[in-house]
Amino acid sequence: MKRFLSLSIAAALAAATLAAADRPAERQKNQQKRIKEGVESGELTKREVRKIEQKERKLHREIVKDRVDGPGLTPAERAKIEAKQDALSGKIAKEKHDAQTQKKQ
Ligand SMILES: [Ca+2]
Repeated sequence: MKRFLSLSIAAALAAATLAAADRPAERQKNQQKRIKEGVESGELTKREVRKIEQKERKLHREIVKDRVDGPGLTPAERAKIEAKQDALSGKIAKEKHDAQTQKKQ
C-alpha cells in the first residue's frame, strides 16, 4: 500500500511536470476556449475573431518553430512565448469587453 502510494505520488508529480512543460499548449487551448465563448456570447465580432485568430496562428507557428529548432523550448523561448501569450490574452479580454458586439450589429 505504501509502495502504491509513493507510485501514485510519483505519477502525480510526473503529470504536474508534464503540464508545466506544456504550458504554452495549455494556454493556447485555454485561449481557443475563451475565443469560442466570446463568439457564442456575441462579445466578439467576426472581425475581432479574425484578428485574434490571425495573431493566434502566427504565435502558434512561432511556438512550433521554437520547439523544433533546438532542444525543445529553451527558458528564453518560454519567456518570450509567455509574454506574447499574455499580450494575446489581454487582447482577447479587451475585445470581449469593448463596445463592438456581434449582437448589436
Ligand atoms: Ca468585442
